[in-house]
Amino acid sequence: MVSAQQITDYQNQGVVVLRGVFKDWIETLNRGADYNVAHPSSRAITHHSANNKGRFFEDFCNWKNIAEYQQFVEQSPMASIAAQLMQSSQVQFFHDHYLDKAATSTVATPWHQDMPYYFVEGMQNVSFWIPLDARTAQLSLKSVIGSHLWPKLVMPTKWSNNAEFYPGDTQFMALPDIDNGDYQIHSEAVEPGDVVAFNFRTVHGANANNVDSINRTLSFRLVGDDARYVQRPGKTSPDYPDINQQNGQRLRDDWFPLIYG
Ligand SMILES: O=C(O)CCC(=O)C(=O)O
Repeated sequence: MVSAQQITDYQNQGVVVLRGVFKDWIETLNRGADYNVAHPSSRAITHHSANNKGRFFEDFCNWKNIAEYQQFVEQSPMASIAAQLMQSSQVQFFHDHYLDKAATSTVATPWHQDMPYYFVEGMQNVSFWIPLDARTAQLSLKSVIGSHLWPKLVMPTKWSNNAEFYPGDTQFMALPDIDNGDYQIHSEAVEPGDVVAFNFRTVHGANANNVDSINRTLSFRLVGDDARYVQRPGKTSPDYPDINQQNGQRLRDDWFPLIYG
């Protein structure tokens, strides 16, 4: 399902689009998403813009409670695709992330890297951004090509007020001005069944929804052989306060199961 060229693109660009690979799973994922919206977890967040129109909703880490998500994690080709893209002999499932943006939400997803929000380091990892409805390139995921190779991680911020997650910590750099014309941006129109695969270090974002229907997306996150626990200088997102791990350990597989290898 993955060509040698797509693997090379993923390794070099930090992002690649795979067409139609999950088309047989879209109905299942839609059912799971419906259930998720009707039964949000305690981790769910709703973002509003200043003029407070429709919502931008997110929820995380629900795969153990939503049968359709669990089926997808355990039975779909996602794990083997991840192994190929990451060039990893093993794959652990990290977490799921559901997002929807109402037609009138007017809230964009700001440029950011996911890795600094997580207690994970390493290069072998992948997020599968799976749109449940068609998107034009303008409303698709936007990724900064090659940003997964930047030597420093970008300071994560709270999306509500742009406050630093780890105030003043110099191991993180400020986000450069991505829209100044110096960066090469990847964004392709996508259909349900397609996936945008990107590295946890890839800087990405998305525009506010400006069509007259809601858009819904599921992101599934996986890690490979070199992924290791790292203590961040503050609370991570998602947060696992009872994780009880030390720097350099592989993620505990009772919480983050091995799904390939
Ligand atoms: O779809 C979006 O608005 C952003 C998705 C995102 O940031 C992610 O999946 O990590």
